[in-house]
Amino acid sequence: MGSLVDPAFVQAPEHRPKPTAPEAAVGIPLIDLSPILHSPIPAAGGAAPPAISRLLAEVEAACLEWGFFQVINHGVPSELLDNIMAASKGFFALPAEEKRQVRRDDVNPLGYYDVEHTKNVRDWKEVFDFVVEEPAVLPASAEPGADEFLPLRNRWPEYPPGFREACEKYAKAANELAFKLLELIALTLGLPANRLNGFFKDQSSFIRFNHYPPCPSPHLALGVGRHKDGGALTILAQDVGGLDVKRQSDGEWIRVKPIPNSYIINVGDIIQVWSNDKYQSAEHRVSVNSVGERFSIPFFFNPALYVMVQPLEELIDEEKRPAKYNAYNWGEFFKSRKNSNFKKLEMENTQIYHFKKAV
Ligand SMILES: O=C(O)CCC(=O)C(=O)O
Repeated sequence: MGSLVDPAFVQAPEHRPKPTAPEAAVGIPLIDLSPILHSPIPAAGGAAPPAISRLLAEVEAACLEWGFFQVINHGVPSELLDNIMAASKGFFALPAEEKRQVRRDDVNPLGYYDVEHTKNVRDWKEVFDFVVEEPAVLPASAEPGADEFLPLRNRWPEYPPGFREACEKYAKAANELAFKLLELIALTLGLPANRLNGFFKDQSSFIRFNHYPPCPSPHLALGVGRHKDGGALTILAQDVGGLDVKRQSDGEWIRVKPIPNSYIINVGDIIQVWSNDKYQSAEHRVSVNSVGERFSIPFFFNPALYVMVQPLEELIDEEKRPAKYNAYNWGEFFKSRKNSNFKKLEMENTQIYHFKKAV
């Protein structure tokens, strides 16, 4: 079969999806968050009741083996997800000129965009981004001039009605879930539950609406090319399947099965660095199909732009477990990623291995 799409979308042969990605008999783990639905997360793992200790063991195993898991009984009311999905679908159904009223530009990366690139190949999708806490202002102590290039201000469309309210209500609930997951992960690292919370004062988290229209050449293009998330954690809602995760044990791409009222969670690069490589940020991508459209809503949970990311000192032992990364500035990393998504560049975009220490 030849190509019916613009060459800008065509993946190199080694990155093209197989006609059917296997849905593994044992896919990414499914974790029931009921033990923390109505009870507080304990301040330290040692003091945890048995149900929470079991939950921590499941989270730890999932982060070690997959870097991905699905959660149920997560506490985000289903009507908030229904409302934001409806808002997303309503927005993408608008005429192109209406969507372009809130188009991102090279100064402000928020709003609508339909020519995003991942690793310099165009993605088969359109997106809308907004930050969870606005504006994500850099405090006076940050790099001089830094807030001039990252004024994270939302652009709200006039239509569909109720769009902004649906976004803001959902963001609040998903943000609460993000903090719970962060605390669980801190406990699995043997740290106090709130050890990582301070990095998220002035957080730069954002929510993205993805719309993947049907694609006439799904064997050549991808909805999102293979990548790892640069932030701390991602909480993803999807309507139908299409997300493929690279299994760490053998590098096979595995399709994540949609489970109603669940979220897909993955650890991002920042947790990989904080954990000094105990946990891995897993590569993933989105396959498209020729018959139906797909919608997804990731919540990218990101620390403040001024945070310097480096292995946590409690997890480092200069003799037995030396730090594997040099510190890097999250705002610089984020800006560089956003720029590489904005236009095709001739070089590889920023990756955490660029900050790996020589051994
Ligand atoms: O649509 C999805 O399932 C995943 C989206 C994703 O990986 C991204 O937007 O970075």
